[in-house]
Amino acid sequence: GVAQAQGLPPLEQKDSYTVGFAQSESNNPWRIAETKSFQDTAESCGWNLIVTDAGGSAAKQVADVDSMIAQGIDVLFLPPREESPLIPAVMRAQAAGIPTFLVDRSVDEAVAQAGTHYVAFLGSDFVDQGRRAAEYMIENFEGEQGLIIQLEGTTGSSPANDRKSGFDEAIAGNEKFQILESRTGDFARDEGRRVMETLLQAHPEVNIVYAHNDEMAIGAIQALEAAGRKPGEDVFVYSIDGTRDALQAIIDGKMEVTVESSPFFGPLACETMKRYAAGETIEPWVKVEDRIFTAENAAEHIGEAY
Ligand code: GYE
Repeated sequence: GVAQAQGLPPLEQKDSYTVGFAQSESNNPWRIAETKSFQDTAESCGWNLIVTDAGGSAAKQVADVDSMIAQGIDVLFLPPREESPLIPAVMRAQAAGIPTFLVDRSVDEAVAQAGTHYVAFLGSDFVDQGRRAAEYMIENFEGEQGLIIQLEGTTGSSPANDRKSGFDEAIAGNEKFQILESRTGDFARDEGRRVMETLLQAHPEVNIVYAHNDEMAIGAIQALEAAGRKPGEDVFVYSIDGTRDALQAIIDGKMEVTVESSPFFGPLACETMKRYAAGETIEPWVKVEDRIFTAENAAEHIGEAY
């Protein structure tokens, strides 16, 4: 079929599949919601679902994929924690005849490509998310000079790389905004709080925080408040994801915006897998469209948040 002509492993059409979902970590609501979305989809999609949790270690995630290959899964869904270390595991799945779909994070495209080494990447446009957070800030920040601390996601992960470049490009050459410092908080609330505590001492003049995800944004808000600052009044927080806590922070006036990045991949994963099994050529990037949550609509959406 089409798949074989492309060099990708074919996938039979059948009633049930043994499916692996190799989660990267479960220390935040986003990843928990994603895992749940796969679990909730399993029955209706005919999946006998194997879920692993790498606990924040790319090496463990590689080992998890290898053990799924040894167990003879039919299909692999993988959110590679970082862009490079998971590539050998993706290649081994391919060699074992297992079609792989990257979900929510991608790999280094110079080394592994959709349509060749894996079927497709299912996920958001992270560059655009960073750009939209910046554009909202540029339009709405009323101070004279925006002095920014950027909290980056996991070093070497595709969303951290791309959310940084989208934001940085949008403010490049704009004299009103200046990045005081940019540092990783590993997409985690605790780390975001700790990093913010440190950076706040080094840069007390900060009046903007741009966080690559909501967990770090919430950690930053906690650090700011502990230091007597007033998020939403003397420092403005811009973020990405759309978690329940972030929507609540927006409602409470402590956060300006969160650009959506949906974790609900189960139904899209099912649909894409079935299209592939039917012999369709899958587009290399199955793009997820994201909304934007602000004071205008946060209350309306908090009920569906996670
Ligand atoms: O924004 C973050 C999570 O890869 C898109 O990972 C995902 C990101 C998400 O830890 O909260």
